[in-house]
Amino acid sequence: MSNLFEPYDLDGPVLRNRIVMAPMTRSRSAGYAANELNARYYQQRAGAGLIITEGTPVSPQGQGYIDVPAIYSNEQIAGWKVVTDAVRETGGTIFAQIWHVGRMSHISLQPDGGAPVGPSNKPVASGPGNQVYAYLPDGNPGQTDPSPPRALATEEIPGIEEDFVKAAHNAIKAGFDGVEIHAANGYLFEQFLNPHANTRDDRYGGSIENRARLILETVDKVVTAIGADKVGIRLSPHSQLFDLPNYPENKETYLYLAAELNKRDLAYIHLSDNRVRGESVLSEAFLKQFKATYGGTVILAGGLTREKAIHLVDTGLIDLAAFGQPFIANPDLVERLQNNLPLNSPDRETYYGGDEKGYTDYAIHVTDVN
Ligand code: 8OZ
Repeated sequence: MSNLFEPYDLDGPVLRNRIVMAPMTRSRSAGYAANELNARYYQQRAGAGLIITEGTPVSPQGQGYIDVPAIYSNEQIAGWKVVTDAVRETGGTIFAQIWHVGRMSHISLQPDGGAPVGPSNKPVASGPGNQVYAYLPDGNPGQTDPSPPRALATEEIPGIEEDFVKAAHNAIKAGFDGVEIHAANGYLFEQFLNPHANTRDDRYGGSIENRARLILETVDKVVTAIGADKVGIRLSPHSQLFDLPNYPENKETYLYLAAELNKRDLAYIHLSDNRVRGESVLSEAFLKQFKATYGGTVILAGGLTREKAIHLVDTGLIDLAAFGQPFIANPDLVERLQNNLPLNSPDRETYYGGDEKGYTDYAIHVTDVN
């Protein structure tokens, strides 16, 4: 039997297997607070060794989508508590993915209708893959280009870092086992890492050290607040989402981060393989180099199959294997993988927004936790 199905000590919680439910935005939290329906959804999937929640905005400014559950108000903390109680009832482990979208937002979602913030005032190139879900001029929700951003002033940076600290405290209050800092997929932290979007000339722009500074300062503050063993981070090397093209120093940038994060004894680094035209961008050679630089727990997400996950875990290239879309239609994914049973296909039409349809109504094949 593969190690994939064996317990794993996350240096705190012991995970019952090495399968992770990857963070997935589902936009089913009206009023920006998690609710009973969300709790049911996560509870149904708590057979995962570790659940990482959908991105939860750390501030109103960090929001870029309608109906995503945030984590800056007491009502939102109370909403998430319902979720963590439901997951804990089944013996599951759950981290909150704390998130700031940066320039991937829209004036209709920003406090006082202000401009979204970014490393520079460079707008996101217009295109079907670069849109946000916000309110259109007629007041109805829909897909639209992000509004042109305004560059964060150097003096504003500590406030952003503080928002992550508050979110981390809130997550612990809400009963989470820890937080995952979302530094992947084209949002604020990756905008700072990428020299195409980050054209700053202060200490947060220019060299690799400067572009990585916002991430490392935030990690350090969050670690001081809640403890390194409760802090993970998600990174997406070689991602090209949201007008952040690849750049010559990409690999060096992420290996620098790996080396720096290695000094901090975090819960984990979570790599997101954002495949380009269906092809993986994180080769086994890259994973090997990353693992040689970062000695802690590595999670990989992005297009994994049962076979690939078993291979990568059993050869030690990664420690935990994350599945996203397969968890949507297969709440009992762990049992299915363990027994090599067929998987249900998810319905893309119900990925974002709506009610229980395509959310909590997928058949539970092997074990019914309801
Ligand atoms: C899909 C839709 C909206 C947000 C990410 C938080 O890619 C997201 C996201 C994904 O990390």
